[in-house]
Amino acid sequence: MNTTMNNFFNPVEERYSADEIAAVQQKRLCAMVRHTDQNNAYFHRRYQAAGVDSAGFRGLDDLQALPFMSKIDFREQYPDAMCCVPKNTIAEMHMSSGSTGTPVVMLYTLNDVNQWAECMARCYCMAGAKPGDVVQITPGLGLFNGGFGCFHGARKLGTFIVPTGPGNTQRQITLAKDMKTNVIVSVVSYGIRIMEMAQQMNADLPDLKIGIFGAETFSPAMKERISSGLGIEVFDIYGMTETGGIGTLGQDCCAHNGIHVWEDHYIVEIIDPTTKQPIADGEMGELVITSITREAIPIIRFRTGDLTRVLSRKTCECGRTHVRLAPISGRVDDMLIIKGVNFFPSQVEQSLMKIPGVLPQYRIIVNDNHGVMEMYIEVEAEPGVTGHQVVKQLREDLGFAPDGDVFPPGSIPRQEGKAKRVIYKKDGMDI
Ligand code: DLL
Repeated sequence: MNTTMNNFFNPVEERYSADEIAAVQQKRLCAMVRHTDQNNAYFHRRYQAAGVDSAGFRGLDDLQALPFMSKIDFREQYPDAMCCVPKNTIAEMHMSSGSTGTPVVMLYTLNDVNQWAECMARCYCMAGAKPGDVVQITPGLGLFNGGFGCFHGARKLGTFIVPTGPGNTQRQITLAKDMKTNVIVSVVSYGIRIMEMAQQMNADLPDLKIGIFGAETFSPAMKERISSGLGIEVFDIYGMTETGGIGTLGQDCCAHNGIHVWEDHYIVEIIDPTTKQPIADGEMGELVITSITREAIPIIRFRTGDLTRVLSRKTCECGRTHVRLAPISGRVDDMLIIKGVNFFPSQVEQSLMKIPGVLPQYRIIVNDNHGVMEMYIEVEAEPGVTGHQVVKQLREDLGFAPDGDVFPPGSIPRQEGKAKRVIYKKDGMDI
């Protein structure tokens, strides 16, 4: 489609030269290390333990001397022991619950909210949105960062906001039609739900042109399904609670050749998750992020757990100069090993979506059968598609044949938030 090749929210910073990016990172990183060291006991302790003296810190050359952080730090310092600003300057909070107990809390000063809005406004523009467009926000407007990030960015860009949040999918479609929604933002699996409902209702949405989806891995084949199902251009937006939320880490542009990370706000490293050593551009590894413009809770060498690789550092055909990452292929701890084959759930999705008549609702059941890992695939399909076809395609793509079967449309339970695609069992029992 390639509608808007050069739609910048911030044409200067989005096109900084490599030298300008390095200079701004250098200055901001030094300031951030001093800020965290001087204003927070947790950061100070960690720097001391690592032998880092913030007064003598030299910037990018010393980056690798800084200790790593992870979600564990957020949980241990719950709720606000990582906060680096006076309590009365906090303007907002968001939180992700995750799977294990203590939530991750992110606090924002007004400057942090503005930084988020700037990143999100850049993402909207990068997808071709403009002031006056109608933006329908389907991620929850609550503790989850998705809805508010969409809101702050849309307000900054100057669009008409339709803040539906998730749920009541039939009404979403009616509103999209009646309000002439141009841009819809959604968690991937809810985007699929919207597409299914629009098809069921036989809805015509001629104004809807742009779909911005994220929060979950989605295969190129799924992107294609959503794009053709809704007749829209699909963009892959990235971010997480710890970086400040949706859009903070960027999005792909109309060239659809990788996620541009806003390098004037975040420093990107890719490491080998086992050795923790940096790895070369092009090699798959764990993404490590340092935020250099956030005040309340900055992150310094935060191990995201997400796996990706640097696709390119060259200027993109869209004109942006910021580094491009491959779409997230999974989390470090999501990799499945079945019958000696290592793969990610997104590869199963890519394989399933190749089969004509297979629908985008599926589950991967992984059973530890007395120490032997087995996989069973459940996928919805139109009449005529057989389980045999599914197993054959998976065998071709993954190199082994898991069990699997097809089910009629509507059989697999839908979720409003992020979908739980992989169900783990032990000896056939839920765990
Ligand atoms: O999911 C932020 C977000 C909301 C992004 C809506 C995009 C759209 P968390 O709940 O903290 O925040 O989850 C962050 O979700 O570490 C990734 O594992 C995953 N994730 C986020 N975006 C993508 C994406 C939001 N585009 C975690 N592709 C991250 C793949 C993604 N995974």
